[in-house]
Amino acid sequence: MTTLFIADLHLEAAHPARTVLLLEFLRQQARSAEALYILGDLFEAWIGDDDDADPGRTVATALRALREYGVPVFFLHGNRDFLLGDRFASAAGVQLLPESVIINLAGEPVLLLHGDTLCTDDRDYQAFRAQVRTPAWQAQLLALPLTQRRILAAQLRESSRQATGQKAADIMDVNPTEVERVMRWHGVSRLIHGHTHRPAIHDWSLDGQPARRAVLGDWREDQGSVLCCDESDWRLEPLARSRG
Ligand code: LP5
Ligand code: MN
Repeated sequence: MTTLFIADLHLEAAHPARTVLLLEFLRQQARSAEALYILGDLFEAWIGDDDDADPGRTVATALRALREYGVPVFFLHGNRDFLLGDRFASAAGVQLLPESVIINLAGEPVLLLHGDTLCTDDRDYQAFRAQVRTPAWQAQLLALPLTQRRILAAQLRESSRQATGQKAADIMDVNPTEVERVMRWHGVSRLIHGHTHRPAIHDWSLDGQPARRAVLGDWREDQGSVLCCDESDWRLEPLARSRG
């Protein structure tokens, strides 16, 4: 059986084709999977589970249908949807995972992360992240009316666009020393994450042992990306919309 991993879909109402691609994937390929893991940034910006606008509502219904078909679905927060909570999870039938988790994949422990915590050279982002992940900040924000949260999210996106436009590309990639530190700390030789939008499977030697890091790809209007893992192999596959 194959376990599937996706991340960085960045679904939003302004780009409905991305959501259509996900709905097709959930109705087709995902149905024959052992489990589906969504490693963050499913949504472009999640401002609270009380926002029941699309694409959130449609996606929750489609995820629930997959769960009811018999495929367990897991969700780990990204930097765009860290406010996604229990209400959405229960509507969608997905299990929320902590920000780092080790799963057993074909008898091997594999560490799952969104990937943003590995970008330790991006100090401004790490400071921002530390602030927005505090329960106090989140409670304060979630208490605001939805209209105000929507404006705030747009302002944060704009600030982020300006900030990332001025950062060197390598600052926004993972720090290789941090990757190895985290893998050693968790005692794993395999890691799967997204966030950087640099899809690849990296094989190297860590302390004399074979190590592997799969980076999931982001989704665009006409193409998604999925990592398929079975007993023998890990494959990063593009995902296109079916014709007709
Ligand atoms: O997301 P992306 O790819 O642009 O860049 C990320 C990092 N940026 C972020 C910020 C998000 O994009 C903001 C959107 C969150 C929406 C959901 C939350 C809604 C909460 C509010 C409503 C309830 O994660 C970016 C990294 C990049 O990845 C690569 O790793 O570099 O980091 C930054 O850009 C952070 C900046 O360096 C520093 C912080 C700038 C914000 C300053 C706050 C200004 C306040 C203005 C609004 C009042
Ligand atoms: Mn991300």
